[in-house]
Amino acid sequence: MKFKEKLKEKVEIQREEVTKLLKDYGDVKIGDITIAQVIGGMRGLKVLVTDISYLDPFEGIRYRGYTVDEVLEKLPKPKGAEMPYDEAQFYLLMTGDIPTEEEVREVIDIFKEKRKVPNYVYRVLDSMPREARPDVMLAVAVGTMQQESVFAKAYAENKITKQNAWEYMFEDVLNLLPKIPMIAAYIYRLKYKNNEQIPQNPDLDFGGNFAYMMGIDKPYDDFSRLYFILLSDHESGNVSAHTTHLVASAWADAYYSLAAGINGLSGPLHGGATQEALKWFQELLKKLNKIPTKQELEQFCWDTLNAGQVIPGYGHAVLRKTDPRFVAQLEFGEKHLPDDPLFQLVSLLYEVAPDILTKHGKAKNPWPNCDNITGTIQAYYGVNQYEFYPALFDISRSMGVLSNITWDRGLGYPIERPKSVTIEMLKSISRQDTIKKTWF
Ligand code: HAX
Repeated sequence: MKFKEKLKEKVEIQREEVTKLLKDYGDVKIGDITIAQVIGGMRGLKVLVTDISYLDPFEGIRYRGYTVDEVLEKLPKPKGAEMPYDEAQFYLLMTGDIPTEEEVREVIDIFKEKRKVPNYVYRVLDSMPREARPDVMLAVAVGTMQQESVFAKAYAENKITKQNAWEYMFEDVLNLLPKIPMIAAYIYRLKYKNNEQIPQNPDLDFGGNFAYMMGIDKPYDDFSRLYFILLSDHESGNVSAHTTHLVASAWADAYYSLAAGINGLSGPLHGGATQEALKWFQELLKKLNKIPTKQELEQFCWDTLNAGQVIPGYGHAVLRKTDPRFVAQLEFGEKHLPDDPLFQLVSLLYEVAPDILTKHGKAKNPWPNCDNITGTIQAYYGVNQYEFYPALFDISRSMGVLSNITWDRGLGYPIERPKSVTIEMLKSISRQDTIKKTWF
């Protein structure tokens, strides 16, 4: 497999670099820690390492050094498609290189060969309560397949060394990732389309086949490809990526780790924000029964803020400008659904919300993130079942987190185990500070 050979070469080079960094420069300081950071969710602390993506607060995400625009322009596309192959993005995340047509073809073939889901997974899904949330079902499906792990099997047989661990992880990743969109589409039709399933189309790629199995016509295949690329990775500190990495750091296999990451993604401040944003727009339309004027929209924003709620899909823990993943979807919407009332509302909100959030004075970032717009486009194509959105996000994020845990094993990163302190200890440290705090 040329894909694996290339990865092997890169892992070996980087492993040497990491070993040298540790040996020769291990005691070099890269930052200090404040009490505010310890209490405040570790904002801004540089305590994780990944080369797979980097989030610049002002520029947005770069995947392996490439911006969103560059990735969309440079990655190979299926014939006649507007958006690149997701398999090409996976190749980029894994190897750091833009694949040639031949290189991406190899990944497409591997994915097609491995995407058949074992029947017992469908039996488990069929037996779950219909009320179960799609992302819960997806996590259960992934957990159910853990017994297939070649990493876990090799570990039990004492075959794993620090040198070869990544190869078993890689094999698990290649077995698991292509099944994720298949399972998600199955869950969608099980829950919302009377369990009338559409078999996979062996001619189609990752995103194209997902759209096909969902039963949605073009250009939903291109929107799926785009969305899966955009959300695939966002550095290591976000909850889904960090959870997957943390669980894998104890040498759990890809199945356990991804199932944990899927659960990590679910919260309304992370993967749940897409649904909150669409709900917010729909409530507004329902209340006014028409597209609001600018003034009416401003008032609705203030009502939300004055009620102590957030404007969903605005703000970010790291970003300090408009999320380029929002812009890419906005451009898609301008081309394919410019007359859709909800889409018009998204555009209008972009004109008014940043000023309002700035005047409100709380959010450090008054600009939109990707979650503000996704639900609107999904709903336009008929995917208006809010609770399915985290599962869609999971398909995409799986590409990044599974690439990361392969590299974690490749570079021999150890189990993650930060130190905690007590509040008493923090008080005592602050007493030693020369600036005495009044409450002591
Ligand atoms: N509307 C109103 N207030 C907001 C806000 C928004 N969109 N974004 C932040 N704030 C408020 C915070 O609630 C916080 O208020 P308190 O001091 O009263 O607690 C204050 O501004 C400071 O927050 P921050 O430092 O700017 O933001 P955080 O790093 O704490 O949180 C969040 C980042 C994304 C969670 C936050 O901006 C938010 O809740 N946004 C709305 C939900 C959302 O869009 N989430 C998706 C984020 C992208 C993502 O991870 N997708 O998966």
